[in-house]
Amino acid sequence: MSEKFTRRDFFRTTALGTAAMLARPDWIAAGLDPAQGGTRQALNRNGSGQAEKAAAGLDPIIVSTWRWGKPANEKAGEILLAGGSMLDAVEKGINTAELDPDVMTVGYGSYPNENGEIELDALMIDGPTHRMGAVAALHQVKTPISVARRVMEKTKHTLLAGEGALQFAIREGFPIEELHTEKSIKAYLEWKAKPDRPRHWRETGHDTISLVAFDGRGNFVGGNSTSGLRWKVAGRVGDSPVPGSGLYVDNQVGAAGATGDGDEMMRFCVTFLAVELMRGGMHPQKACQAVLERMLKKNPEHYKKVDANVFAINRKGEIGAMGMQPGRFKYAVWTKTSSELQDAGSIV
Ligand code: SD4
Repeated sequence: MSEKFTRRDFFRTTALGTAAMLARPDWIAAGLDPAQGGTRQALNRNGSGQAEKAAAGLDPIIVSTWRWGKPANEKAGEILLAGGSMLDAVEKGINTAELDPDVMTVGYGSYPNENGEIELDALMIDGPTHRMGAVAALHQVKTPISVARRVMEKTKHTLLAGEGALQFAIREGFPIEELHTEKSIKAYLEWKAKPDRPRHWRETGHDTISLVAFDGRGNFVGGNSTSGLRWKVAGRVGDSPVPGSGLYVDNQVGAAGATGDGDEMMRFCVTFLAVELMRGGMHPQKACQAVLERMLKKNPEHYKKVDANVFAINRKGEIGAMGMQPGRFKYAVWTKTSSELQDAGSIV
Protein backbone atom coordinates (compact mmCIF):
# COMPACT_ATOMS: atom_id res chain seq x y z
CA MET A 1 0.00 0.00 0.00
CA SER A 2 1.60 3.29 -1.01
CA GLU A 3 1.98 6.04 1.54
CA LYS A 4 -0.54 8.12 -0.28
CA PHE A 5 -3.07 5.30 -0.25
CA THR A 6 -5.25 6.45 2.59
CA ARG A 7 -7.72 4.59 4.72
CA ARG A 8 -10.46 6.29 2.77
CA ASP A 9 -9.03 5.06 -0.53
CA PHE A 10 -8.93 1.60 0.93
CA PHE A 11 -12.57 1.72 1.85
CA ARG A 12 -13.44 3.14 -1.54
CA THR A 13 -11.70 0.45 -3.53
CA THR A 14 -12.56 -2.76 -1.75
CA ALA A 15 -15.70 -4.82 -1.44
CA LEU A 16 -15.22 -4.60 2.28
CA GLY A 17 -15.12 -0.90 1.82
CA THR A 18 -18.57 -0.74 0.34
CA ALA A 19 -20.14 -2.20 3.45
CA ALA A 20 -17.79 -0.42 5.81
CA MET A 21 -18.45 2.93 4.18
CA LEU A 22 -22.11 2.42 4.79
CA ALA A 23 -21.43 1.54 8.38
CA ARG A 24 -19.03 4.35 9.06
CA PRO A 25 -20.86 7.49 9.88
CA ASP A 26 -20.96 8.96 6.42
CA TRP A 27 -20.37 12.43 7.81
CA ILE A 28 -16.82 11.15 8.35
CA ALA A 29 -16.71 9.93 4.77
CA ALA A 30 -18.00 13.31 3.71
CA GLY A 31 -15.19 15.02 5.60
CA LEU A 32 -17.42 16.19 8.41
CA ASP A 33 -15.59 14.48 11.25
CA PRO A 34 -15.53 16.97 14.17
CA ALA A 35 -12.31 15.34 15.34
CA GLN A 36 -10.75 16.44 12.06
CA GLY A 37 -12.16 19.91 12.21
CA GLY A 38 -15.39 18.80 10.60
CA THR A 39 -17.66 21.71 10.88
CA ARG A 40 -21.08 22.76 11.77
CA GLN A 41 -21.28 24.65 8.49
CA ALA A 42 -20.41 21.50 6.61
CA LEU A 43 -23.09 19.62 8.46
CA ASN A 44 -25.56 22.35 7.72
CA ARG A 45 -24.66 22.19 4.04
CA ASN A 46 -25.02 18.46 3.89
CA GLY A 47 -27.62 17.76 6.45
CA SER A 48 -30.76 18.67 4.61
CA GLY A 49 -32.78 16.69 2.12
CA GLN A 50 -35.73 14.40 2.20
CA ALA A 51 -35.91 11.33 4.39
CA GLU A 52 -35.61 8.30 2.18
CA LYS A 53 -38.94 6.62 1.48
CA ALA A 54 -37.52 3.16 0.92
CA ALA A 55 -34.31 1.44 1.76
CA ALA A 56 -33.35 -1.06 -0.89
CA GLY A 57 -30.70 -3.67 -0.96
CA LEU A 58 -28.34 -2.49 1.78
CA ASP A 59 -26.46 -4.89 4.01
CA PRO A 60 -27.50 -5.15 7.65
CA ILE A 61 -25.99 -2.70 10.13
CA ILE A 62 -25.97 -2.88 13.92
CA VAL A 63 -25.16 0.13 16.09
CA SER A 64 -24.87 0.22 19.86
CA THR A 65 -23.41 2.14 22.79
CA TRP A 66 -20.10 1.76 24.64
CA ARG A 67 -17.40 -0.88 24.53
CA TRP A 68 -19.74 -3.76 25.43
CA GLY A 69 -21.72 -2.79 22.34
CA LYS A 70 -19.05 -4.39 20.17
CA PRO A 71 -19.43 -7.98 21.45
CA ALA A 72 -23.19 -7.43 21.63
CA ASN A 73 -23.26 -6.32 17.98
CA GLU A 74 -21.14 -9.31 17.01
CA LYS A 75 -23.52 -11.73 18.70
CA ALA A 76 -26.50 -10.01 17.08
CA GLY A 77 -24.73 -10.05 13.71
CA GLU A 78 -23.97 -13.75 14.01
CA ILE A 79 -27.68 -14.40 14.53
CA LEU A 80 -28.67 -12.27 11.55
CA LEU A 81 -26.10 -13.94 9.30
CA ALA A 82 -27.40 -17.36 10.37
CA GLY A 83 -30.88 -16.31 9.21
CA GLY A 84 -32.21 -15.51 12.71
CA SER A 85 -34.81 -12.85 13.37
CA MET A 86 -34.02 -9.23 14.14
CA LEU A 87 -35.79 -9.63 17.50
CA ASP A 88 -33.59 -12.60 18.43
CA ALA A 89 -30.51 -10.72 17.26
CA VAL A 90 -31.26 -7.68 19.42
CA GLU A 91 -32.28 -9.73 22.46
CA LYS A 92 -29.34 -12.14 22.38
CA GLY A 93 -26.91 -9.36 21.55
CA ILE A 94 -28.01 -7.37 24.59
CA ASN A 95 -27.99 -10.53 26.74
CA THR A 96 -24.19 -10.68 26.30
CA ALA A 97 -23.80 -7.38 28.19
CA GLU A 98 -26.48 -8.30 30.74
CA LEU A 99 -24.83 -11.59 31.61
CA ASP A 100 -21.29 -10.20 31.78
CA PRO A 101 -20.58 -9.44 35.47
CA ASP A 102 -17.77 -7.12 34.46
CA VAL A 103 -20.26 -4.80 32.82
CA MET A 104 -21.39 -3.19 36.06
CA THR A 105 -24.06 -0.95 34.58
CA VAL A 106 -26.16 -3.56 32.76
CA GLY A 107 -27.85 -6.70 34.13
CA TYR A 108 -26.10 -9.22 36.38
CA GLY A 109 -23.46 -7.77 38.73
CA SER A 110 -24.58 -4.14 38.32
CA TYR A 111 -24.16 -1.33 40.82
CA PRO A 112 -27.20 -1.29 43.11
CA ASN A 113 -29.47 1.50 44.31
CA GLU A 114 -28.86 3.28 47.61
CA ASN A 115 -30.52 0.43 49.52
CA GLY A 116 -28.14 -2.08 47.99
CA GLU A 117 -30.71 -3.57 45.60
CA ILE A 118 -30.04 -3.97 41.90
CA GLU A 119 -32.96 -2.57 39.90
CA LEU A 120 -32.95 -2.97 36.15
CA ASP A 121 -34.70 -1.20 33.26
CA ALA A 122 -35.11 -2.45 29.68
CA LEU A 123 -37.06 -1.70 26.51
CA MET A 124 -37.53 -3.43 23.18
CA ILE A 125 -39.05 -1.81 20.08
CA ASP A 126 -40.04 -3.74 16.97
CA GLY A 127 -40.02 -1.39 14.00
CA PRO A 128 -42.09 -3.48 11.56
CA THR A 129 -45.08 -3.74 13.94
CA HIS A 130 -44.35 -0.66 16.08
CA ARG A 131 -44.86 -2.85 19.14
CA MET A 132 -42.92 -2.00 22.29
CA GLY A 133 -42.33 -3.75 25.61
CA ALA A 134 -40.51 -2.54 28.68
CA VAL A 135 -39.72 -3.31 32.29
CA ALA A 136 -38.63 -0.85 34.95
CA ALA A 137 -37.14 -1.30 38.42
CA LEU A 138 -37.08 -5.07 37.88
CA HIS A 139 -35.30 -7.15 40.54
CA GLN A 140 -33.69 -10.59 40.47
CA VAL A 141 -33.78 -11.31 36.76
CA LYS A 142 -30.47 -11.29 34.93
CA THR A 143 -31.87 -10.58 31.48
CA PRO A 144 -34.42 -7.75 31.62
CA ILE A 145 -34.38 -7.27 27.83
CA SER A 146 -35.80 -10.78 27.49
CA VAL A 147 -38.59 -9.91 29.93
CA ALA A 148 -39.23 -6.67 28.00
CA ARG A 149 -39.60 -8.71 24.83
CA ARG A 150 -42.18 -10.96 26.54
CA VAL A 151 -44.11 -7.87 27.68
CA MET A 152 -44.17 -6.80 24.05
CA GLU A 153 -45.12 -10.19 22.65
CA LYS A 154 -47.44 -11.58 25.29
CA THR A 155 -49.35 -8.63 26.70
CA LYS A 156 -51.20 -5.58 25.51
CA HIS A 157 -49.13 -3.45 27.85
CA THR A 158 -46.05 -1.43 27.06
CA LEU A 159 -44.32 -1.02 30.44
CA LEU A 160 -44.41 -3.14 33.60
CA ALA A 161 -42.67 -1.89 36.73
CA GLY A 162 -41.36 -3.18 40.05
CA GLU A 163 -43.10 -6.05 41.83
CA GLY A 164 -45.57 -6.57 39.00
CA ALA A 165 -42.78 -6.85 36.46
CA LEU A 166 -41.08 -9.44 38.67
CA GLN A 167 -44.30 -11.44 39.02
CA PHE A 168 -44.77 -11.36 35.25
CA ALA A 169 -41.19 -12.61 34.77
CA ILE A 170 -41.82 -15.45 37.22
CA ARG A 171 -45.01 -16.43 35.40
CA GLU A 172 -43.08 -16.42 32.16
CA GLY A 173 -40.61 -18.88 33.64
CA PHE A 174 -37.59 -16.63 34.14
CA PRO A 175 -35.34 -17.90 36.94
CA ILE A 176 -35.17 -15.68 40.00
CA GLU A 177 -31.52 -15.18 40.74
CA GLU A 178 -29.10 -13.23 42.88
CA LEU A 179 -27.85 -10.33 40.80
CA HIS A 180 -25.02 -9.29 43.08
CA THR A 181 -21.46 -10.42 42.55
CA GLU A 182 -18.58 -10.01 45.01
CA LYS A 183 -17.52 -7.00 43.00
CA SER A 184 -20.90 -5.26 43.13
CA ILE A 185 -21.26 -5.91 46.88
CA LYS A 186 -17.76 -4.56 47.50
CA ALA A 187 -18.50 -1.42 45.47
CA TYR A 188 -21.70 -0.86 47.43
CA LEU A 189 -20.10 -1.37 50.84
CA GLU A 190 -17.27 0.99 49.94
CA TRP A 191 -19.74 3.65 48.89
CA LYS A 192 -21.84 3.11 52.01
CA ALA A 193 -18.76 3.50 54.22
CA LYS A 194 -17.97 6.98 52.90
CA PRO A 195 -19.42 9.61 55.22
CA ASP A 196 -19.41 12.15 52.38
CA ARG A 197 -20.73 9.70 49.79
CA PRO A 198 -22.44 11.17 46.76
CA ARG A 199 -26.21 10.77 46.92
CA HIS A 200 -28.68 10.34 44.08
CA TRP A 201 -25.82 9.71 41.72
CA ARG A 202 -23.41 12.52 41.32
CA GLU A 203 -20.48 10.65 39.83
CA THR A 204 -19.79 8.62 36.72
CA GLY A 205 -20.44 4.90 36.55
CA HIS A 206 -23.64 4.43 34.63
CA ASP A 207 -23.79 3.24 31.07
CA THR A 208 -26.66 1.66 29.23
CA ILE A 209 -26.50 -0.66 26.29
CA SER A 210 -28.70 0.75 23.56
CA LEU A 211 -28.60 -1.39 20.41
CA VAL A 212 -30.32 -0.93 17.07
CA ALA A 213 -30.32 -3.47 14.26
CA PHE A 214 -31.18 -2.43 10.70
CA ASP A 215 -31.80 -5.18 8.16
CA GLY A 216 -30.82 -3.02 5.18
CA ARG A 217 -34.34 -3.30 3.81
CA GLY A 218 -36.06 -0.70 5.91
CA ASN A 219 -36.67 -2.60 9.15
CA PHE A 220 -35.30 -1.57 12.52
CA VAL A 221 -35.42 -3.30 15.89
CA GLY A 222 -33.98 -1.66 18.99
CA GLY A 223 -33.31 -2.60 22.59
CA ASN A 224 -32.05 -0.95 25.77
CA SER A 225 -30.88 -2.48 29.03
CA THR A 226 -29.42 -0.76 32.09
CA SER A 227 -29.12 -0.69 35.84
CA GLY A 228 -29.63 3.06 35.59
CA LEU A 229 -27.65 5.28 37.89
CA ARG A 230 -25.72 3.74 40.73
CA TRP A 231 -26.81 4.61 44.28
CA LYS A 232 -30.11 5.89 42.85
CA VAL A 233 -33.15 6.25 45.08
CA ALA A 234 -35.09 2.98 45.16
CA GLY A 235 -37.79 3.02 42.51
CA ARG A 236 -36.06 5.59 40.33
CA VAL A 237 -36.64 4.88 36.65
CA GLY A 238 -34.54 6.58 34.01
CA ASP A 239 -34.93 7.23 30.33
CA SER A 240 -33.84 3.80 29.09
CA PRO A 241 -37.17 1.90 29.35
CA VAL A 242 -39.26 4.86 28.20
CA PRO A 243 -40.10 4.88 24.47
CA GLY A 244 -38.95 8.12 22.88
CA SER A 245 -36.56 8.88 25.72
CA GLY A 246 -33.84 6.20 25.86
CA LEU A 247 -34.79 4.60 22.53
CA TYR A 248 -37.11 5.21 19.62
CA VAL A 249 -37.75 3.38 16.39
CA ASP A 250 -40.01 4.38 13.55
CA ASN A 251 -39.65 2.10 10.56
CA GLN A 252 -40.62 4.90 8.20
CA VAL A 253 -37.64 6.97 9.29
CA GLY A 254 -35.02 5.16 11.38
CA ALA A 255 -34.01 4.81 14.99
CA ALA A 256 -32.13 6.55 17.79
CA GLY A 257 -30.69 5.42 21.12
CA ALA A 258 -29.47 7.43 24.09
CA THR A 259 -27.19 6.96 27.08
CA GLY A 260 -26.13 9.26 29.87
CA ASP A 261 -27.91 10.99 32.69
CA GLY A 262 -31.45 9.84 32.06
CA ASP A 263 -32.99 12.10 34.66
CA GLU A 264 -31.90 15.00 32.51
CA MET A 265 -32.29 13.48 29.05
CA MET A 266 -35.83 12.22 29.57
CA ARG A 267 -36.97 15.81 30.02
CA PHE A 268 -36.27 16.30 26.31
CA CYS A 269 -37.52 12.99 24.80
CA VAL A 270 -34.23 12.96 22.96
CA THR A 271 -34.63 9.88 20.79
CA PHE A 272 -38.12 10.80 19.66
CA LEU A 273 -36.77 14.22 18.80
CA ALA A 274 -33.83 12.75 16.86
CA VAL A 275 -36.16 10.52 14.83
CA GLU A 276 -38.55 13.38 14.16
CA LEU A 277 -35.70 15.58 12.98
CA MET A 278 -34.61 12.81 10.62
CA ARG A 279 -38.19 12.54 9.41
CA GLY A 280 -37.87 16.15 8.32
CA GLY A 281 -34.87 15.18 6.22
CA MET A 282 -32.07 15.87 8.64
CA HIS A 283 -28.95 13.71 8.46
CA PRO A 284 -28.58 11.48 11.57
CA GLN A 285 -25.41 13.28 12.61
CA LYS A 286 -27.05 16.63 12.42
CA ALA A 287 -30.10 15.30 14.25
CA CYS A 288 -27.92 14.12 17.16
CA GLN A 289 -26.25 17.51 17.26
CA ALA A 290 -29.59 19.34 17.16
CA VAL A 291 -30.91 17.28 20.09
CA LEU A 292 -27.96 18.28 22.27
CA GLU A 293 -28.29 21.88 21.11
CA ARG A 294 -31.93 21.79 22.20
CA MET A 295 -30.80 20.84 25.70
CA LEU A 296 -28.13 23.53 25.73
CA LYS A 297 -30.56 26.15 24.58
CA LYS A 298 -32.78 25.54 27.59
CA ASN A 299 -29.98 26.26 30.04
CA PRO A 300 -26.43 26.31 28.65
CA GLU A 301 -24.67 26.60 32.00
CA HIS A 302 -26.46 23.58 33.38
CA TYR A 303 -26.68 21.31 30.36
CA LYS A 304 -23.11 21.72 29.19
CA LYS A 305 -22.13 19.77 32.32
CA VAL A 306 -24.68 17.02 31.81
CA ASP A 307 -23.68 13.64 30.45
CA ALA A 308 -25.90 13.18 27.40
CA ASN A 309 -25.13 11.03 24.36
CA VAL A 310 -27.20 9.99 21.38
CA PHE A 311 -26.82 7.95 18.22
CA ALA A 312 -29.15 7.70 15.23
CA ILE A 313 -29.49 5.70 12.02
CA ASN A 314 -31.78 6.28 9.05
CA ARG A 315 -33.19 4.11 6.26
CA LYS A 316 -30.22 4.85 4.04
CA GLY A 317 -27.94 3.25 6.62
CA GLU A 318 -26.45 6.64 7.50
CA ILE A 319 -25.30 6.88 11.10
CA GLY A 320 -24.75 9.79 13.46
CA ALA A 321 -23.51 9.96 17.05
CA MET A 322 -22.67 12.78 19.42
CA GLY A 323 -22.03 13.36 23.10
CA MET A 324 -22.24 16.49 25.21
CA GLN A 325 -18.86 15.99 26.90
CA PRO A 326 -15.61 15.73 24.95
CA GLY A 327 -13.88 12.37 24.77
CA ARG A 328 -16.61 10.39 26.46
CA PHE A 329 -19.12 8.76 24.13
CA LYS A 330 -18.13 5.64 22.23
CA TYR A 331 -20.37 3.61 20.00
CA ALA A 332 -19.96 0.34 18.16
CA VAL A 333 -20.84 -0.31 14.52
CA TRP A 334 -21.12 -3.76 12.95
CA THR A 335 -21.52 -4.81 9.33
CA LYS A 336 -20.96 -8.15 7.61
CA THR A 337 -17.34 -7.20 7.09
CA SER A 338 -16.38 -4.98 10.02
CA SER A 339 -16.93 -4.46 13.73
CA GLU A 340 -15.55 -1.30 15.26
CA LEU A 341 -15.74 0.83 18.35
CA GLN A 342 -15.74 4.50 17.41
CA ASP A 343 -15.37 7.81 19.21
CA ALA A 344 -18.30 10.13 18.82
CA GLY A 345 -17.78 13.83 18.45
CA SER A 346 -18.89 16.14 21.22
CA ILE A 347 -20.75 19.38 21.24
CA VAL A 348 -19.15 21.14 24.21
C1 SD4 B 1 -30.26 6.10 33.11
N1 SD4 B 1 -29.59 6.58 30.86
O1 SD4 B 1 -30.86 5.27 33.78
C2 SD4 B 1 -29.43 5.63 31.93
C3 SD4 B 1 -28.03 5.42 32.35
C4 SD4 B 1 -27.04 5.55 31.24
O2 SD4 B 1 -24.95 6.17 30.53
O3 SD4 B 1 -27.28 5.37 30.12
N2 SD4 B 1 -25.87 5.96 31.49
O4 SD4 B 1 -30.26 7.29 33.38
